[in-house]
Amino acid sequence: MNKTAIITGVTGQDGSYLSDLLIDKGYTVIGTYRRSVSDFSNKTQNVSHLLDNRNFILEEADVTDSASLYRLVHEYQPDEYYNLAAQSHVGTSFKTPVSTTEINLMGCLYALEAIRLQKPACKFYQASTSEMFGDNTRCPQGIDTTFSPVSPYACAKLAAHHMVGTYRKSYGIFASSGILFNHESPRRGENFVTRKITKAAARINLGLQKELRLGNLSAQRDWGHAADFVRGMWMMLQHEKADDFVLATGRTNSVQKFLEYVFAFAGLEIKDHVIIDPKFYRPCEVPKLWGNPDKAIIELGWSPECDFEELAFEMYEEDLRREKEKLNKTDNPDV
Ligand code: NAP
Ligand code: G4F
Repeated sequence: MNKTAIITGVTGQDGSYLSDLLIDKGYTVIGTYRRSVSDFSNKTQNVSHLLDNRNFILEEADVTDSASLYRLVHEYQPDEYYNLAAQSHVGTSFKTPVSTTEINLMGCLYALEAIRLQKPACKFYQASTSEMFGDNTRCPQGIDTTFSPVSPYACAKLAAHHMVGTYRKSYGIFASSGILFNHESPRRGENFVTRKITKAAARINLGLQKELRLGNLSAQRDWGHAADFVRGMWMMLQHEKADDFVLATGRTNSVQKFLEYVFAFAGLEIKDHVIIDPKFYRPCEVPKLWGNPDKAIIELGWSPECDFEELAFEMYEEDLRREKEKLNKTDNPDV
């Protein structure tokens, strides 16, 4: 029998890559999206290639609406549940701390309760984050590193992380948390720094934009490719026992370095286009993330395939292609 998986936040970066992976493996994927006034094709662009696939079912749900999650678990009796839905922007979490906490903490708790009460055999994956290490810069950060969150986003994620451990110990639910370091791709949201840089570089190259406004360039991140990281999520739920794992590349680079790489690909000078704007600084910054994925490598046999330079290049090339395509459509509206 083919497996059924629920993925919340399926229209986001990770939800879309995970859907590709699971459908390839013969799963039926129930992907949830949130209604909004923006047009449907815009909202679902990361999964547009799956909309006609009969193994991909889109369901409207909001993770802060417990009834919608109970309904889904009741109706589909899933084998696996991936809780990827989140208000995932750290900077935004300072502006919307309450709703961020409702989504990132309560969304996890409602899902755990729905599983406990209706399908306790369903395996559960929680999208935990390296942001939970916060301002603890003891590097590299691994499974035993002390958490020290410094944003509403990270605080809510840490509470959810502990909730997952609590349900595992208290009720024996197969609930695993992946503590994932930053992972990016051409499907990354446009207000995360990597995508903001690759899109701007492509547009500046084509004469569509002149400047790029950024915040703190000295922050360091351990950046990998989302396709590698969703493979790790799936491997966690196939493991013999539920547990917590860190996924990371084991390399760290600054925002400045990412910018330099991308501008070099684009043949642009940073000083001619980049403006530092205090608007993009955060009230509290996570200065350095550098992960140690040894446990996942040894116990799961996971390893990342794409490196930092390939990732930056792929993102820039794809943004350039998309911007050119938009230009061609504007030039030839009938095509
Ligand atoms: P993303 O692109 O921002 O996707 C998040 C998804 O959650 C979107 O589809 C969003 O839909 C949905 N969502 C937000 N609020 C919701 C709600 N109340 N009910 C239902 N859906 C809701 O994030 P991502 O990069 O794919 O990350 C996936 C998960 O991994 C997130 O939980 C994130 O916090 C976590 N994580 C990400 C990284 C990373 O580097 N990417 C690292 C560690 C952990 P809308 O379009 O409607 O907002
Ligand atoms: O791209 P970012 O917004 O990602 P951040 O804050 O590291 O969070 C991402 O990774 C986490 C895992 O570690 C996830 F849990 C989270 O959901 C998200 O996916 O910012 C990266 C760095 C920060 O230090 C930020 O201050 O870039 C710096 N930065 C500098 N200028 C900027 C900008 N960030 C953004 N978004 N926009 C800027 O203009």
